[in-house]
Amino acid sequence: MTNPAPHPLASLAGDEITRARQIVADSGRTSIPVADVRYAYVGLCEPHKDLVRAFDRGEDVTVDRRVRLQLLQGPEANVTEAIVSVTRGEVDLWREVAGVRPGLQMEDAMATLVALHENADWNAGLVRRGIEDTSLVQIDPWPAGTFGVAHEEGRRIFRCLAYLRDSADDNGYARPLEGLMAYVDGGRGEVLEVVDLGVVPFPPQGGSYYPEHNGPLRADLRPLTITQPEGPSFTVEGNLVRWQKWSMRVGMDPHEGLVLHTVGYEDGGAVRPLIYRASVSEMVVPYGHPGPMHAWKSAFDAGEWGLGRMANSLTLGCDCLGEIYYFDDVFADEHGKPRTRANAICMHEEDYGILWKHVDLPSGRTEVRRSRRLVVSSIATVGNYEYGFYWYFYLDGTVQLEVKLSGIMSTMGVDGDDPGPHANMIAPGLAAPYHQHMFNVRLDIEIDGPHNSVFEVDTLPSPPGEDNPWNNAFAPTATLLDRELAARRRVDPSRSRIWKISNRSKTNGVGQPTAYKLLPASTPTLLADPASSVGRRAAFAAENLWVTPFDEEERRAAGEYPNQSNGGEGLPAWTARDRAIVDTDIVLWHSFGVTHLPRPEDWPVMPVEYTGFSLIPVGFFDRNPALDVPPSSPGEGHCHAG
Ligand SMILES: [Cu+2]
Repeated sequence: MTNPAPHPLASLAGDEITRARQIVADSGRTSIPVADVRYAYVGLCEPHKDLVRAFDRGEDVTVDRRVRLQLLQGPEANVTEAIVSVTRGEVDLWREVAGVRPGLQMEDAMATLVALHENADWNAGLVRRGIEDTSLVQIDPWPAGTFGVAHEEGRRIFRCLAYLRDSADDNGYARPLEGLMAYVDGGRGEVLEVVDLGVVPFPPQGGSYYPEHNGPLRADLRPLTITQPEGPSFTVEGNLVRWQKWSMRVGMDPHEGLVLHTVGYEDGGAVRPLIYRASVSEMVVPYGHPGPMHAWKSAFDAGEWGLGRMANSLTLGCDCLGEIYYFDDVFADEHGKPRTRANAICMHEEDYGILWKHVDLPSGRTEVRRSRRLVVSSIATVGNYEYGFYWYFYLDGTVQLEVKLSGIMSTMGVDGDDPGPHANMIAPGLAAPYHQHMFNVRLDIEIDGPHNSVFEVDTLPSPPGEDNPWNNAFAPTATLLDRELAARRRVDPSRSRIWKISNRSKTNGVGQPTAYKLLPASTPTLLADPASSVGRRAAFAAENLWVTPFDEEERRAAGEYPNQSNGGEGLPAWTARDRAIVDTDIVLWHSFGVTHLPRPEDWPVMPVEYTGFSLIPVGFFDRNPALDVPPSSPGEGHCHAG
């Protein structure tokens, strides 16, 4: 029986997780009994890119499978970082990091709920609100942020908000316990302080979005069925996907969620590299309300809860429609034991309207092609919100990330009908504070190879004069972003601003460097003051673009430990070194998102709102790369008839 080495970028297998845990246990390095150690993060420690490339070229390389871990050895704000080789059975790194917290722990959250249920001050707050059946009180443990209060020091804390349900599966956000809040040490299961700012009456209406409460349901939606009688056009081998000249590896990180590796496009018999690694490195939801119940809310849903940890198991016909391929996610629980989340990643093809078309008027000959895209997606439920991450690959070489926002808004109770200037009424007695959802995608780019440069391209009117006698002229102006500080940039739609990633050692058929452009959507930057708590901690969202030279230790836009961080970590710290970023291995970090001014239509559950960006070839190909897409079946009409 052959036992081939796994690909260096293969997703961690359950037995590798088990072995990593055993190596930690056998090492004798833990300061507490190994059964009490908590595993806050377990993920693949990615090998050097050169090794991956050599492996993919078919060279005989030794694959050393390594696992990166963050361990908790007690209730303090200390993390033990470890890297173990499951190939060699050795501990390669063991490092205590003091004064940081890993992502929020489920066991800490459970201890928090238990402690609050038994707390007299908390229960007195419930009684003041006329609540007798405490089983209907929903408590949401929130990441606490960092505000320099004594409670925060040396602890892993939550701030808790509460809501009243009508029944066990009711939408509690319809009835916030406005005014009541608690600080709890989750590591120790200890209530630190209960704050009651005064009772606000419960809103009069419920917020059910269930069909039984929202009838009569429409009766005229007829079935829409997607069939692919010959099956989908992709192939899957381990985590390697091939589809229509595209190839990539699909994986999942506990914090980043979906991770794509070695995205390439086959052209002229060879795979041309585009992206070595793509992921959502961080996201933050800062609230714009100044009041004591809401001003501190700023959830880092990647670094604090984790887009992989919170990923859904997806359901055929509901989350995804058509001929679906699912990837399961094998991950470690907080005891370091392997678990499987079935159907965590959905992959399928979608018809996307027309790809290109022309009617030759003199002859009447019409050519039209259907656009189709490969969709690789996952959905995370983080507290009240849902985030769907959809990577799209198109027949013309375009890559797109679309983020879909849904779920339930974070609400506030209002006595009367005036929520003040920082929130909007969404139902009688119920408002939702203004807030943002800001994402940062890390693109370890490699357009035609690892050595790339980034140009900012603005299209501007040409100056009046002899060369522009009619004052109609305009042209693009490209500025090379040569160092990190110069590459902190913002969008400017009025100038059609794009960022062009060029490989100046490769030229296309008209002698230009091959390139892709990052086309941003209409997107804000962070609105909080840069000196505020969230302004410091989420500084990555203060700019729409950052570019760094590749460093394998620079992974997360807000740093490795954003939970209760002081700020300044990640992109602002790295780029302050102002390293050169020309004709070298670079990483683009694109921050984008939405400013959410809640509408009544977003209640009681939000219709999807979209944000994202595209990567589009600009002179990467010599001409339209989708000329070879065949006409649709003649049996379905005469859309290509002469
Ligand atoms: Cu929102």
